[in-house]
Amino acid sequence: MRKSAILVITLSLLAISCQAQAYVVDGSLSDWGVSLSGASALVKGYLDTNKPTGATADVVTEDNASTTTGWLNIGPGWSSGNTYDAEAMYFDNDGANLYIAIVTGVAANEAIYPAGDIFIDLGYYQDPSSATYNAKKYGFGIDIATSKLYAVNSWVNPIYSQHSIASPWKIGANRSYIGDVSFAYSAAQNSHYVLEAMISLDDLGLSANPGDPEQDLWLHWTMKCGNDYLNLQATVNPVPEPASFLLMAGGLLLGAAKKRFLN
Ligand SMILES: [Ca+2]
Ligand SMILES: [Ca+2]
Ligand SMILES: [Ca+2]
Repeated sequence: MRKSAILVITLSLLAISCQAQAYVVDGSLSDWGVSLSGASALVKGYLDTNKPTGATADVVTEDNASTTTGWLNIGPGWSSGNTYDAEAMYFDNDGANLYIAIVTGVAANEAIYPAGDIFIDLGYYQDPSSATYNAKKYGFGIDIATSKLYAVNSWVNPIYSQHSIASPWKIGANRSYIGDVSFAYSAAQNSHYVLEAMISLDDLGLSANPGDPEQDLWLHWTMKCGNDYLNLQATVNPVPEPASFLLMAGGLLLGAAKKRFLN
């Protein structure tokens, strides 16, 4: 095969991989750079020291129980081992989608205190000049039972009122459907479970093109009992367009062709 043909194929493959989604919604954290396998992953605090490797990933961790710790107060409630431990939440975006991963000890088939929906606040209610500043208000949510994104106008609080700091746990009846999302709830991985989701930026009225401002958002997750919860302030970062990469690849190709012609 001619060298120039090989170059064309290589650059084409590079361009294709550049447009691929940044994360795979499969319930595995390998794409985030975190492994839940091995004995060390069983130790309390493992997720606090083993974090996603992506430069723009936003992370909150709170791994405060493990299979060996017995019953612990994890705030505001209790957990037997990892059973109700809300352990970590990750966020990142590419040019088209945002990605969320949650690590918890709550099993996908937990019947009594099941995992809650994933709430997203774009900050309309976090604005210090707003009368509702600091009031909890989440404008969007992923219904994890149906993998649907809703505009949220009501929600359900955890069943224990003393755990109200963990509210909300579930999207309420007053909601409107926006679109389907990719969502996965993993099988057990060393007593941990991973919830992973991908949402189109368009569905939230967001964009991440070059020159766009950074956009903050707030994520929230808990379970029906509200024994533990996670809040993450995250940032949608603008990313280079594949088109600019293609231009760069084209320039390289032209340079290579010229060099070949001159030789
Ligand atoms: Ca994944
Ligand atoms: Ca844990
Ligand atoms: Ca926790």
